[in-house]
Amino acid sequence: MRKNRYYIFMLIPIILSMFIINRIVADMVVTSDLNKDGKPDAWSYISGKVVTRQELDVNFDGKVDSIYVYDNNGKVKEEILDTNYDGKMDNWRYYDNGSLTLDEADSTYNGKIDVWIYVDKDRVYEIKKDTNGDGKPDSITKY
Ligand SMILES: [Ca+2]
Ligand SMILES: [Ca+2]
Ligand SMILES: [Ca+2]
Ligand SMILES: [Ca+2]
Repeated sequence: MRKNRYYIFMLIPIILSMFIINRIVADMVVTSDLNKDGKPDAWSYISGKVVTRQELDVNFDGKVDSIYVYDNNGKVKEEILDTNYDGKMDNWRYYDNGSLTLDEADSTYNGKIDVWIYVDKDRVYEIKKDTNGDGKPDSITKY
């Protein structure tokens, strides 16, 4: 009798760890080493069977410079890029159902966005610029 009870207690951590393993399999990160230098340079975040996010180190300097966020249909929803590879993101692109809607850039690489490009059905309809570097747009052009 005593022995049986003991075994039940032994099983609890085993059952718990099985649940945890299932969770890891359902929500996982797959890393790749594209240039085979022994360091990871691509990370795919997978939920169920769907890739929700990808992070890449395109120039292999150990810093992520390209992030892609995907919607439920597998289309890019958000793109975040470090275009000059200084370790700081400087370009944010937002998509609606796979079409670009807003392209924001820190073209001076000072940590503040200074260009906002608004797009509707592949057509640019408005561009805002911050020309004095205060992070707020002061030039607006509509098309
Ligand atoms: Ca690598
Ligand atoms: Ca990089
Ligand atoms: Ca940058
Ligand atoms: Ca800037």
